[in-house]
Amino acid sequence: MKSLLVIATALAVGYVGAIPADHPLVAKLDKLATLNKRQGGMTALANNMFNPKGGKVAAVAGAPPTRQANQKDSPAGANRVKMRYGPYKVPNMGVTNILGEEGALWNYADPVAEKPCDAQDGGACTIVGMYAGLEYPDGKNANIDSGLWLHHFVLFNVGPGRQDATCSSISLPHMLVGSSASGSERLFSSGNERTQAIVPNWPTGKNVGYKLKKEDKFALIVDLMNENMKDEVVYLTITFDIMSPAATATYDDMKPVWFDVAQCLTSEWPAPYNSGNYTVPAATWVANFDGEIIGAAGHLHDGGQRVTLEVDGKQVCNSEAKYGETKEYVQAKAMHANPNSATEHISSMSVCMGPKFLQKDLVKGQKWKLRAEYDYNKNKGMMHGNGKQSTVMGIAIMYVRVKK
Ligand SMILES: [Cu+2]
Repeated sequence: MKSLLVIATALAVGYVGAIPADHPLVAKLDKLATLNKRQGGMTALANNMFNPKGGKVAAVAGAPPTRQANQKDSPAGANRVKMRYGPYKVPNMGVTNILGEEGALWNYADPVAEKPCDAQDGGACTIVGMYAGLEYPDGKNANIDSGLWLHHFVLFNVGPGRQDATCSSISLPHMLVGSSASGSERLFSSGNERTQAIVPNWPTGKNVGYKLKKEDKFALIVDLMNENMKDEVVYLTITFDIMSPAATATYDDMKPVWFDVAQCLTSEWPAPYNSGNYTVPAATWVANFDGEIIGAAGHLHDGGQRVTLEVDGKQVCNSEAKYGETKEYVQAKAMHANPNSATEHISSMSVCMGPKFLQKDLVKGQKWKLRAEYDYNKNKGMMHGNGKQSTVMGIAIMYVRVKK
């Protein structure tokens, strides 16, 4: 129990860089993995430690169904299905967890999440689009203007043959949901900007989809924030555009590639400076499969300007942040009433695709690098009560067509 706390604290506040194989943390994680296998998974252990006052609660009586098919605006041939996960109780701002985060449901692991596939296909379907949301039990949108943040979540696909492209066997997020990077892959994620990945609408996204098999299982890490002084219960929604295996028999498969400044950790990175600008680079990823690039989008925290991707030293993707585009992303009062803390928040990240993605092919051996650029002079960050910038992130998810 103690070693988990030590590791998590290190990860949240002081850890830098990719983990070299001889790093003492590796031995600890390894030991922890063995220990937790014996105890039947680290999911419950971690949830109890970090989220004693929040987490999944009983379904709310009278709430809309957890699977809502035939949603409007799906691309041709696809069925748009909205899944409601949870509900999750998010503690109020007066509750501080052991990492010093207030009003947080912090990297809460939910190892069992329903897939969106149609019942007649027995748990198989092809995903061609995804986007996320946050809702109150009655279905009303939950966002910053009512104090609720979809800080981020990670959707895992756990199944035979699934291998995360950018993590090896020892990986904290995969362990949190009781799996490993060689038994699952991170399929989708979103922050509060709620970027939509509707692949058929992208220039090179035709006749390709993520082929979910019957044996695959979904799991989630959910990270939510509540700036109100009372606990809130909310549902995470993921809307999927799905097609039947029969209709997509000739489609190519799609593989996600997850870039992260805190790769194989919980993605949080301590802000290196409290003011001015800085860039956080990720460790280099050497491409380990071949394919055709479909698109990528980044995720940052407030103060972030852009996420860039570079291949063999050349910048090929620039995902830019925009702030406060709609009123849901603007607060009347800053967190902790701190005048140096942001009131206008990231409301969108641009997608690299088509001509905006200067690299067309993924080729084994290419050296890929993500950089996250921050500038607090342009956009304020989120500040804790003690005047410190809260942790930052730099993530991009790229989708790659794997030819038959
Ligand atoms: Cu984040």
